[in-house]
Amino acid sequence: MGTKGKVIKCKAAIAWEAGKPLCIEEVEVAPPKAHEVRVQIIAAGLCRSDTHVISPKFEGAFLPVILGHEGAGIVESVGPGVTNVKPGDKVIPLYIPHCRKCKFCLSPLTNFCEKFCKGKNPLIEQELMEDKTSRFTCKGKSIYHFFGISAFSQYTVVKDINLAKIDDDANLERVCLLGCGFSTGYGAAINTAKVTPGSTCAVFGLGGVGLSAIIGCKTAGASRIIAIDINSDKFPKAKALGATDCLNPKELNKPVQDVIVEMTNGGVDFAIDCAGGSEVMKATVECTTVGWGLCTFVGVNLADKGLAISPMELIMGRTLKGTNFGGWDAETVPKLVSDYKNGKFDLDALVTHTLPFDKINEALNLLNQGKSIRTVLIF
Ligand code: COD
Ligand code: ZN
Repeated sequence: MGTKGKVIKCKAAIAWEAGKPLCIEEVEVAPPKAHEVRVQIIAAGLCRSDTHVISPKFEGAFLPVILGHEGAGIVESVGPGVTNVKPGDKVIPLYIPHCRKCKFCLSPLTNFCEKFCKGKNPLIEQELMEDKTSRFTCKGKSIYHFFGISAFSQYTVVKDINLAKIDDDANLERVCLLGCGFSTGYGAAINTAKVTPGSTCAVFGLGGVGLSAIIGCKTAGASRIIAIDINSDKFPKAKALGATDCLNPKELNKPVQDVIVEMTNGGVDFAIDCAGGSEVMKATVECTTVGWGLCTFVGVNLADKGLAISPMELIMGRTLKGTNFGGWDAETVPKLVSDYKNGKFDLDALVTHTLPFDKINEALNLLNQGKSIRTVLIF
């Protein structure tokens, strides 16, 4: 009497239209096809990027859609050909696939996979499964997947190459944050920027991603970490996690980058943008020191034209880097789970709220009002 091979009816949060609250609906989740896995989601965090595609400013979203890309769960059933996981395994779905065969997967230089690098906007292009169909229907309509994950559903179907199998004793209500927020920020600092002991750092944007970047800078041994946000309510937590100074650009009488340059005798060694937008990107570049300043971009502001930069900034020895999911992949995320279990970092500080899944709109409101870092939704 199991569910294997059958359609599962369950609850999911559907974004029918941009700019509207999500609707908790009954959906049908089809069984997994070849190289697909059906996962029962146990917990999921809400990340800012979930809200980007339903912003009325964003053109090109695939709607209706089931959002969510920071989840953790248990394998319910697997389709033909799946060998990396089995029913009952604990897993974290990852929005960057890992086929382990392509030139990107075989390179130590990136966490990307050929399957992630093809489209114009890879982040929103995993809206359907490999056969170009969806596994979700609601009220007779096909519903799009999101980031290849769609964690805001009690059951979802993902490709086997989008799954990290994790330890059986992992706490899913915390390690769900390794599906995006923590890994993205922490990895930006330690994998992409490779922050060095004794260095000076600036982190722009103190959401779940930016605070995780601060944890990364501190873990790497930075001696000074300057935390920047336009919402000063974010400062106590940033300080608790390792920030040595906090700046609110709205409260300064000159550009924040000028203040940072003055504070650090010429600029920081490492700057990480975890807010996004041309203004923050410019400040990220200009607050780094000439000679060796390294800027790492994480944020993308969808309604924005991006960075305009003078060649002088680079000729003077600065380096610009970008990162997606902090350099982690399906092989390294299980190691992050072990690091968490072994107390290498704490995830509790990022979880400001825990709510039942059907209160997801409350979680969205908290994020939009700047009152939450991460709300973990319990399914
Ligand atoms: N200067 C300083 N801080 C700012 C500014 C600014 N001009 N504008 C906004 N902020 C602050 C906000 O007050 C907020 O505290 C913080 O920046 C952002 O935090 P959150 O909680 O809204 O967002 P996060 O941490 O969940 O996500 C941040 C990202 C930058 C990752 C996200 O917004 C993004 O750009 N996503 C697109 C890239 C992407 O999709 N990556 C992959 C999946 S995340
Ligand atoms: Zn995210």
